[in-house]
Amino acid sequence: MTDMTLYIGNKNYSSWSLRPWLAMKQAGLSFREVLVPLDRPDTQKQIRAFSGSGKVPFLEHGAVKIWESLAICEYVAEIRPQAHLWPSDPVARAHARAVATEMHGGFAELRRNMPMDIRGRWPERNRQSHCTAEIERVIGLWREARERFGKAGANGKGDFLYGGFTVADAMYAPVTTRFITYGAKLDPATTAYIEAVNNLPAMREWAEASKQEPWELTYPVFRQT
Ligand SMILES: N[C@@H](CCC(=O)N[C@@H](CS)C(=O)NCC(=O)O)C(=O)O
Repeated sequence: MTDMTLYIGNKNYSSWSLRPWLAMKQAGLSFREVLVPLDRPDTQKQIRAFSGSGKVPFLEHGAVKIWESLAICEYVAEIRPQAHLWPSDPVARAHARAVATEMHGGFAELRRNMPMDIRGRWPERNRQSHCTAEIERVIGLWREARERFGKAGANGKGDFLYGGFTVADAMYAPVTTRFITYGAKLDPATTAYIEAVNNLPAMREWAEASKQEPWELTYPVFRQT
């Protein structure tokens, strides 16, 4: 019996929920999930019953209550040091933290124009041209992390940004699914990284569950076009 509960939104659409969920799975934690369907008349009432922020994800661990996806990932990294969710080298770790934080606070155009829809395949809705600079920035960050730290195995061997999986990978996991959903044309190194993330058993589990969900949301950006 676990004393950890992660409150999340729909697996198909809630990109912020995917991040800590994936970090927790990669850390080998056992936890209960409570899914609150988004964009329904009672969504806010349901979420505010456990979180004053009115948003998911939200983690309860006994008396500990944490909101904000990145803060939850940080907490997981601290209680599970053996999972190495941050590189041990201070330079690689600082880089990974900057990369993760930039995702948490930025890329508004990318998030607006290419919203997460894991089971969807919408090459015809490809709005890459509306957020070219941000996409180039993401790809550049991934390339720099892989070249400087990943290939040298800063966080152990692996195909992730710093070698072995880190919180930075968790933060960008929803971006990797967006590139798949919207059929983005990418270079081989970027494609290989996207495959590494999406081939994780936990990512497959999340994607499979997203296909079983009955809810269909239409993002405002697609109502305009
Ligand atoms: N900065 C927050 C963002 C969380 C967020 O925006 N969550 C969305 C779902 S992905 C939400 O809960 N929306 C509430 C609603 O739609 O009523 C985080 O990193 O956790």
